Amino acid sequence: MTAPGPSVRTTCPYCGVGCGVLATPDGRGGAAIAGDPDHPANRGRLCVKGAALGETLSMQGRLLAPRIGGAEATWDAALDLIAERFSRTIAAHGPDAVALYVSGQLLTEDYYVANKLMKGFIGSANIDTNSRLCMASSVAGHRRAFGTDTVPGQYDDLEQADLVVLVGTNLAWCHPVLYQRLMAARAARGTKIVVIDPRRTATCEGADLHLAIAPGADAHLFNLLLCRLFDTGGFSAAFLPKLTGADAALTAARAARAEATGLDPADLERFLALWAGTEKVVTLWSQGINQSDSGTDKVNAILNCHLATGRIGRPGMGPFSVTGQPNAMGGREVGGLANMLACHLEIENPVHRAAVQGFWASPTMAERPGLKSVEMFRAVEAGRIRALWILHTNPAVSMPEADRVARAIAACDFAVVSDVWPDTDTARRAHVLLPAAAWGEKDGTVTNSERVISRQRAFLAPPGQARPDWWQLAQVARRMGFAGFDWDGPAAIFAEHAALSGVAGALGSDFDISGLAGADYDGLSPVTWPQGKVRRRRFFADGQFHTPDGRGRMVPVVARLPAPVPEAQPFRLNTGRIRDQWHTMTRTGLSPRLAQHLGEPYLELHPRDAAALGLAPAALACVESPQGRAILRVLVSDRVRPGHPFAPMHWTGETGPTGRTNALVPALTDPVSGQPASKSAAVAIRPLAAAWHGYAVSRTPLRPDCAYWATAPVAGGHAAELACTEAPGDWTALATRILGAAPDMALTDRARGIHRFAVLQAGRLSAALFLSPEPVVLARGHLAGLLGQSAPAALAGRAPADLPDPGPTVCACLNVGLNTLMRAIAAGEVTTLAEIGAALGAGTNCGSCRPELAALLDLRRIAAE
Ligand SMILES: Nc1nc2c(c(=O)[nH]1)N[C@H]1C(S)=C(S)[C@@H](COP(=O)(O)OP(=O)(O)OC[C@H]3O[C@@H](n4cnc5c(=O)[nH]c(N)nc54)[C@H](O)[C@@H]3O)O[C@H]1N2
Ligand SMILES: Nc1nc2c(c(=O)[nH]1)N[C@H]1C(S)=C(S)[C@@H](COP(=O)(O)OP(=O)(O)OC[C@H]3O[C@@H](n4cnc5c(=O)[nH]c(N)nc54)[C@H](O)[C@@H]3O)O[C@H]1N2
Ligand code: SF4
Ligand SMILES: [Mo]
Repeated sequence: MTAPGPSVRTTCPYCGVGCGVLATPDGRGGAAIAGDPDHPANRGRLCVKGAALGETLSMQGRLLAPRIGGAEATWDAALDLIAERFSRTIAAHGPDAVALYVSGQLLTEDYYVANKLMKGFIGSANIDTNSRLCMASSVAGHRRAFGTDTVPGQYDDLEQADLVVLVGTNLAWCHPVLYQRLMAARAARGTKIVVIDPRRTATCEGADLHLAIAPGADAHLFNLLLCRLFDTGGFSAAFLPKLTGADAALTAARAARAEATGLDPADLERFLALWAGTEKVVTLWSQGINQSDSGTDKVNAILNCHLATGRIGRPGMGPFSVTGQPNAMGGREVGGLANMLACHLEIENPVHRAAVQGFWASPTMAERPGLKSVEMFRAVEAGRIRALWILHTNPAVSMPEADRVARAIAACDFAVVSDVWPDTDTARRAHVLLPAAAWGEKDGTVTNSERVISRQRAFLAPPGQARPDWWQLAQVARRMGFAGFDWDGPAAIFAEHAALSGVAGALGSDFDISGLAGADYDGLSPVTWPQGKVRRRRFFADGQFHTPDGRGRMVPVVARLPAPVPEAQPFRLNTGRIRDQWHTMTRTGLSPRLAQHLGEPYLELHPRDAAALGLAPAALACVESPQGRAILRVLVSDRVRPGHPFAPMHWTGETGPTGRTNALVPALTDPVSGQPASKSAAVAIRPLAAAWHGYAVSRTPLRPDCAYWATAPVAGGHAAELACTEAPGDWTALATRILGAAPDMALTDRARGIHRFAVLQAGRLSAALFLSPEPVVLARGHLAGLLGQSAPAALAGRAPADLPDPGPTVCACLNVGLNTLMRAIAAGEVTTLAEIGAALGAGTNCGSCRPELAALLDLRRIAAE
C-alpha cells in the first residue's frame, strides 16, 4: 500500500474530454480526487463521474492473479500457454486464425505493443478495437475528405464560435466539462447553439434551437444545407481551388428532401439561415452520426459544408468529431484499427508497409486490412478464428447481437481476456484470465478529442499480481520468439512510438510527434500534436490536405434513410448513455452516489406509444427483436419521438441480465467504416405481465435470478428491483431465495397483496424485501439507509413524517433529490438556477445536473402559464 502521498497529476479514465485530475493517495488504498487547475482541457473542473472516481477504487472482487480454466495460475504458466496456443494455431491455420480485440481505453503504449505484435510479427491485421463501434465512421469520413484521420480543431473553437451545432451528441451528459465550457462561453458572448437529435436531451436545455430530426435523416439535412450555401453564394471562392469534387457533391446533394428530415419548415429554415449566415461555426458530432449504416456518408455530408465554405481550421470554426473514450484518439494514432497501419500510415500502401517493417525490423507485415469487429466475432463463431485475446473491453455486452457474440466467445477454441474484474460478461467466458493493473496503478499516455497528449500516472500500487496490459502483450510476444519487445517500461515504448512517427512524418503523415522522442516522460505536460518538424494547433486553414494531389475532397453523398421498420417490429429503438454511468458499469457501477441518478435499465417511451401499448409509468416492458429480448422499466416521456423509444446501453449480465440492450441490436454495419448502427434496432414492445414486483436491500450482493432484476449499490450494501410473471406458492420461501437467508420478520397486507420481510443480524437490519402486485412504491433511499441500523421500523417502508422522502437524486454531488427540488420550486422558494444553488446547493459543484435543474424550473413555468 502506498503511504499518504503528495498529489499526482493524472488524466480522467472516462470520456474523451480528457480532463486533468489531481489524485492524492490517502495511504489506505484510496485517494482524494480533484480537477487539475493547470490542465488545458478542464482548468480544474470535473464532472460528476470524474468527481466520484475516489469511490470507485474498490479492491473488492478484483482479479488478483491469472486464471487458467477458472483455477489460479502463475504468470509464467498463463503467458507460456497463450504463447504456445497462439504459435500452434498460427502454424496450423495461418496468422489470420488468431485475433486481438482491444479498446480505446488502452493507453497509447499498450495499444502500440498490441498493434506491433499483430501486424508486424504475427503478420495479420486481425486486430480491431471497440473504436469500431464508436469512431470508425468519423475516421473513414476524415480519410475520404482530408486523406488522413485528422481532427482539425481545438476545444477553444467552441468558445470562439458564434454558432455551435451539436448533432447526434448528448454533450451535457457525455462530454460534460466541454459542455460546461460551451455554456460559459454562451453566457459570456451569446453563442447561438443548435441541437440536432431526435430526442430532447439534457443538452437541449442550453440550446437556442432543437431540431428533433427524423432518425437517420442527418445527411438529408446537411445536403440541404450544402445546396443553400451554394445558392446563396456561400461557397468560398478562395477555398474552392483547394478542393476537388464540389460539383459532384452538389449534384448529389440536390436530391435531398426537406420532408425526409421530419422538421417543421420554419425550424429548418432558421437552421439553414443561421448556419449559412454565420462565419464562425463549429459543427460537433458523435454517436448519433457515427453509429449508423450510412455513418461515413453523414460525416462527409457535414465535412462538405465546412470545406465548401472554407470554414475549417480557423479559430472558432470547423467540423469537430468528439471522441468518446479517453484514448480513442491515441488508438487511431498507433493504427489500432484493422484497416490502419501505424502513425496514420496506410496498410495497403507498400511504401508505408516497408517503412514500418524496416523500423520494427520485423519478420513480416500484414498486407491487407484485417477483420472489423462484427466480422471478427462472426469468424470466431464460424471457427475461422481459433485463438482470441480481448483486452480492456466487454464485447459480450457492448457489441451488437450481444447474445451471439457471448456464445461465440464461449465456443472459441482458446479465448483470453485481460480485465480488472473476473466476472464481467466477457471474462466469465474466457479460458485464460489475466489480471490487469487499473487506472491509478499504471503509467502511460492518452490523447483526447482535441489531440492533446496527457500522461496517466500511477498513484496506487497494483493489487495482487495485476500487471499493465503492455507488459502482458510484450511478455507473450517474447515467448512467441519475437525480438523488439523488451522495453523496461512505458517511457521506452512511448519513445519508440514517437520515433516511428518521425518516419511517418517523413512520408507525409500529419501524425508526427518525433519531437517528443527524447522528452522527459515522467514530467511530460499536456501537449498538442503534431510535435515534429511541424507544430501547429489547427489543420487545413491553408488548404493543404494529405491527399495525393494535396487537395481536400468533397464527397458526393446520396442521402439515405434507414430501412423502414417491419410490421412485426414497429418501433425503432435508439440507444446510448446516461449521465452517471460509464459503458458496462464496471467502475461507475461501484458508486452508490452515481447509482442514484438513474438506477435501473429503462425504456423511455412517448406517452402516445405507452397509451397504445397499455404501459403505465414504471410498468415493465418486454422488448423483442429477431436478435433477442430485454425487459425494461417504462419511463413515459415526451422527450422521445413517437415510435422511437430510447434505452441506455449500460446494464449487463451482472447488473441486470434482462436489461442488456445489445441483445436487441442487429449487427447492421456501415459499408465503408464497418461501424454498427447501434441507434436504430427494430423492436416489438409489449407489457410484461408481472405477477409481482419487488424491491430488496441487502448488506451482501444480490443475484435474485427472477424474470426481471437489476441491482445497484447503496451506501452500506446493495439494492435490487425485481419482478416475476408467476406468483410463488410460498412467499417466505421466495424471500429466502432472494435474500439468501430466511427472514426473521414478515408482515403481510393481504388486502393489498403486499409482503414485507426483514433479515436481522444481531438485531440490526441486514436485508429486507418488499413484494407487491404493482410496481413497488416506497422511499427507497430511506429503506437502504436503514441497512445496519437497529430499526426494524424499516418494514414500514415509508420515511418518517418529519423526514420527507427526497426522491430520486438529481444533484449527485450534494445529494439533492427530485422531491426536495420540486417542493422548493412549487412553493416558489426558488425560481432560478442561482437560487436553487444558494438554497439547496444543487448544481453548485460539478454542474452536470444544471440542465436538469433548468428543465425542472421550465416545467414549473409551463405549468404556471
Ligand atoms: N456518461 C457517460 N459519458 C460518456 C460515456 C458513457 O458511457 N457515459 N461514453 C463515452 C463514449 S465511449 C462515447 S462514444 C461518447 C458518446 O457520446 P454521445 O454520442 O453524445 O452519446 P450517445 O448517448 O451514445 O448518443 C448521442 C445522441 O445521438 C442521438 N441520436 C440517435 N439517433 C440519431 C440520429 O439519427 N440523428 C441524430 N442527429 N442524433 C441521433 C441520441 O438520441 C443521443 O442523444 O460518450 C462518452 N462519454
Ligand atoms: N447499443 C449500444 N451499444 C454500444 C454503444 C451504444 O451507443 N449503443 N456504444 C459503443 C461505444 S461508442 C463504445 S466505446 C463501446 C464501449 O464498450 P466496452 O468497451 O465494451 O465497455 P467498457 O465497460 O468500457 O469495457 C471496458 C472493460 O475493461 C475493463 N478494464 C478497466 N480497466 C482496465 C485496464 O486497465 N486493463 C484492462 N485490460 N481492462 C480494464 C473493465 O472492467 C471493462 O470490463 O460500446 C459500444 N456499444
Ligand atoms: S468530462 Fe467528466 S468524464 Fe469526461 S474526462 Fe472530464 S471529468 Fe472525466
Ligand atoms: Mo465510444
